[in-house]
Amino acid sequence: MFCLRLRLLLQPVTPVSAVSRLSAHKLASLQSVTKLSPNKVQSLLYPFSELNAYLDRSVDTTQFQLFHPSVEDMIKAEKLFCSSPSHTIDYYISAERMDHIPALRQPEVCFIGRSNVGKSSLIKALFSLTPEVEVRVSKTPGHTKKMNFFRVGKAFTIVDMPGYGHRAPKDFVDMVEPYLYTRKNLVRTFLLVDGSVGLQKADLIALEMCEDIKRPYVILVTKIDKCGQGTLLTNLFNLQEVVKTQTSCCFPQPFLVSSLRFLGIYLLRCFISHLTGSIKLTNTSQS
Ligand SMILES: Nc1nc2c(ncn2[C@@H]2O[C@H](COP(=O)(O)OP(=O)(O)OP(=O)(O)O)[C@@H](O)[C@H]2O)c(=O)[nH]1
Ligand SMILES: [Mg+2]
Repeated sequence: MFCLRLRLLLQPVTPVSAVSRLSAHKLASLQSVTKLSPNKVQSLLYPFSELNAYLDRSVDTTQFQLFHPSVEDMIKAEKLFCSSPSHTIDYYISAERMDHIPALRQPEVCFIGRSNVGKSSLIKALFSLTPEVEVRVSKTPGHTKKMNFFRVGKAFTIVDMPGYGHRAPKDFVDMVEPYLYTRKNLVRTFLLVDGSVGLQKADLIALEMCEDIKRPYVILVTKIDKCGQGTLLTNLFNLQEVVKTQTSCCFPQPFLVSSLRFLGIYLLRCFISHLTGSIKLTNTSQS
């Protein structure tokens, strides 16, 4: 039923087909997932649903599904991630200091987290409908050295930050903290935590920093393909407990993602589009 609705909504072909597909990931668009089984589609679009099946009915899972947009809204959001002559998606600038960054009017979101947690890979997955936009990833921690800005037309900007922890750039704190404290158009910080290993000491320090800054942030749980469901659930509930007891600026819903398997990418595109005011959610969506 759900799959059929998705198929119907995507007829005729959405602007995805107008996009350069140099080497677009095979799951880059919602159109491409319509060929999959309903269960597979469900877990790609709403990754928490797969975990839900392992939980006892008495477990309250409301917090995990606060933002639960409709397929229609995901389709709207996907269009924003397709480049066109009137809506160019491109790499804009790299900066090591605040005074190297031009003031921009459009809302901005940034991705922070330990080195190697998957920040650049996630941005690459978000931009998979525009493979000509180069986002560099590496298995060597400490790869991203500067704050890299990517413009999504006039809608919003996404900023890829260097990582903290192992092999972090020496000036990480001087670079990132002033940005987080003072950037006027920053509407949300995404703090990435590796779902396969759970919260680490360095992540707790980052959480504390986000709390000190007192600006809204959201936790993204990455690499959910890399461990079993049991490990993921344990790490997730530990994280939820920390969020509940030690934070006041963190959105209570952690978002589950895998850049490798494309889990949660469509949901995240929709959340960013919603947070930046680039789409209006339909009544059927929860938020
Ligand atoms: N299994 C799995 N591996 C991933 C995933 N996302 C990223 N990786 C791998 O993790 C490694 C680090 O990815 P990056 O995206 O470069 O990590 P980063 O957070 O940007 O790292 P720094 O720039 O060093 O801070 C690479 O080898 C990626 O292939 C994922 O969803 N699943
Ligand atoms: Mg990186």
